[in-house]
Amino acid sequence: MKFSRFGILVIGSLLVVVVGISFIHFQREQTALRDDLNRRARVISKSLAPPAIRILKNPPAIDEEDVAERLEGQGRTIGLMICNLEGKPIALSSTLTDTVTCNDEVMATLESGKESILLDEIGGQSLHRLILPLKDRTGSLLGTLTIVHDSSYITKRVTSAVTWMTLSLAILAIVIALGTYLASRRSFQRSVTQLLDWMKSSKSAEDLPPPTESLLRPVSREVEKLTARLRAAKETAKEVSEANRVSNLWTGARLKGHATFSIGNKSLIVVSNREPYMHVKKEGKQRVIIPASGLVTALDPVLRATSGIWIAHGSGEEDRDFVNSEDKILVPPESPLYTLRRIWLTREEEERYYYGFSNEAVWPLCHLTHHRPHFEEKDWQSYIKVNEKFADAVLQECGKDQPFVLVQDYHFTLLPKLIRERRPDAVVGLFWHIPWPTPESFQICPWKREILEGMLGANFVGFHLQSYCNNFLDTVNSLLPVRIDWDRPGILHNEGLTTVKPFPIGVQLWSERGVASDERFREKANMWRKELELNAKRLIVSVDRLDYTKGIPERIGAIDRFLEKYPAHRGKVVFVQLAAPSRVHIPRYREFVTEVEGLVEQINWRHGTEDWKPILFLKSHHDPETVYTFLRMADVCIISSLSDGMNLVAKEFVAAREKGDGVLILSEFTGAAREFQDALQINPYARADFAEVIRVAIEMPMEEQKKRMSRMKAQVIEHNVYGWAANLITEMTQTVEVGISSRQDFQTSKYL
Ligand code: ADQ
Repeated sequence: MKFSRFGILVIGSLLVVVVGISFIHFQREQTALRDDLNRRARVISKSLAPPAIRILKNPPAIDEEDVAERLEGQGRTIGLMICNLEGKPIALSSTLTDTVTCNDEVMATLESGKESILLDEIGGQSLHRLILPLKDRTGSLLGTLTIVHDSSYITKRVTSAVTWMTLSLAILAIVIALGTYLASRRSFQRSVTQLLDWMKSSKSAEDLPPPTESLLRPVSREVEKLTARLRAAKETAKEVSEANRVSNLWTGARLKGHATFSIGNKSLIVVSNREPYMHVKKEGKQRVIIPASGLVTALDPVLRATSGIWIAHGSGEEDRDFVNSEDKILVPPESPLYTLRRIWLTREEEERYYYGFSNEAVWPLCHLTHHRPHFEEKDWQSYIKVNEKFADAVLQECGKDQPFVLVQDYHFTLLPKLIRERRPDAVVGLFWHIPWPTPESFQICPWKREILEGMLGANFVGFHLQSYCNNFLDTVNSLLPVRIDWDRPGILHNEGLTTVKPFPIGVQLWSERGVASDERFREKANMWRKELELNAKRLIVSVDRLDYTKGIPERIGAIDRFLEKYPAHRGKVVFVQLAAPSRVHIPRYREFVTEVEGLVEQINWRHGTEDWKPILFLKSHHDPETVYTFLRMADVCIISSLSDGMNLVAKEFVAAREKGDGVLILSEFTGAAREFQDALQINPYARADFAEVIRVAIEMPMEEQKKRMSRMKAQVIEHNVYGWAANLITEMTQTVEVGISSRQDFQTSKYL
């Protein structure tokens, strides 16, 4: 054991006390024994004085022997000696013949006439001598009587008594010192622990009262003051940061201001394949619907805020009835805020450009789902033609001022170059909503160079993630004679500079989509619970387009495994899949729908009972209010994409959690997984693990759910769709000047 200085000090002091006590005891014991011996010698001398006087007066030779030997063998009395005035021994015990004589001390006693006691060593023996002067009745000195005792026992007795006492005291001292040391150490430790607990609690919400009994109370008082000061500083920092956060939040109004400031009076032209409002016939009536598309969800609020023009394929069967002579319509129909220009495609163009090249070639080429891309020469030709058709429309809308064109997605890879060739002053941005593959994957495309050259007509190309940007830069670097500026990062080519940056997309809050009234939600939720006979069952919800990249069969497989492994959850959990049919003209998609329906049937047959169906497959394009209702009703939301640029449903789910509860299971192969560290991330291919995560999600305590959800919610609120659009607009305005100067740099550069 390591002793502290304190322990050593205590033991040292106790030992000094012990030695002191032992010394005093030694002295007292010795004195007592000596006194005892003196007394004894005196008693003996008194009793022997009369015969000794007689002997001195009349020394008989026989008596001498008799008196001297009387004391022999009596305990510690060794013998006696009688000396006359001349210093001659009159009687002497035989035991003393070699040790005592009528020497100086005897003579000195005679002279003084007083008894004397001597303790000394003679001939190696410790002797006690009492010398008594003997007088007659008249008081005349006659001689001396010396009684001799062995005094060695005094030293022995005293030494042994003192040794025992010292030892006992020393042991006692050590025990006391150790006990004191340990007790004080424990009490100190308890004080420190108490203080530490209190200090730790002041960091958490628990907040214990400060220790009162603690030895370290003065310290805790100081810490208390310090903590109070820190807490105040933290509160202030929180308030300041909250104020900053609120004032930094992007809103529709702020985006509009930003766009007006950046673009001025020039209007923003957005080009996408999917139109934001589609006129269709439903139950014999013409209706307008908002298509299930992440791109639409993201860009509609941007156009509403900037009052720009959106050019898109008019794909609704009733679309033509609602446009003016310029194929334009003001949208949203109920309160118009911007212009939608519809582009008409022939059936063949739709077939080849949209279903063919875009969705049978580029879509599988960019998603790592092991679906083989299908490259068809005629599809490619149609793709070129449609891109040119859109380019014509864009150029018609450009006007005289420098146009700002924001091109969306993989349907228009050729558009940036086509626009810039005819309007070199145009500022063109291209945002790519899906992943970009590795150069090795991309290079199988027969028209890879044409596609890349078309894209490099843009001033900037944006992706959701940095990793997609890196793949794109690598691809261009390996296929075209360009110079990559890895620092910017961007691509220097013959036409100038194309910067490449990540712009992770966000969502709008549901309240801004006009569907978030609590009362309305309760009404709708009750309606659905009744209609689907959900009663009080726990809900797992998924919302997807019916696309093979979304990992729907993998999800159903995991649910199957979950119900198999955890039968206790049977009958208590219902999985609701909202599934919007998508690209149904493509056989691969039709087969996919059949496969999913078959799987649902199989699982329901295997696990279902008369009054419980584990999977409810709601195949339809649902209105946003229904999507919101299910996302808010859900206990758990599953997103299990095999590959997904971002995935907006993940963000919509988080945004729908008004009470801050709910668990998000999210595929690690989505862009959203980079932002949502608090989601339960899964590999959709790993069925057993996936099933286990479903159990964890269903059983997750509320406190944990809320902790995770609050962090994800902050992310969704802070990085909303307005911020995404604002960043794109900022990028467009910033790259203009840089692009022109860099083009000159590059043309004189020795890198080519
Ligand atoms: P999508 O592949 O369409 O988007 P996603 O991001 O999930 O995928 O967006 C789908 C949108 O459609 C969501 O707003 C969702 O609410 C809605 N939706 C889905 N199913 C629906 C249904 N059955 N009924 C009604 N609405 C439904 C592409 C990329 C994504 C990227 C977005 C945005 O593939 O990775 O996140 O663009 O950039």
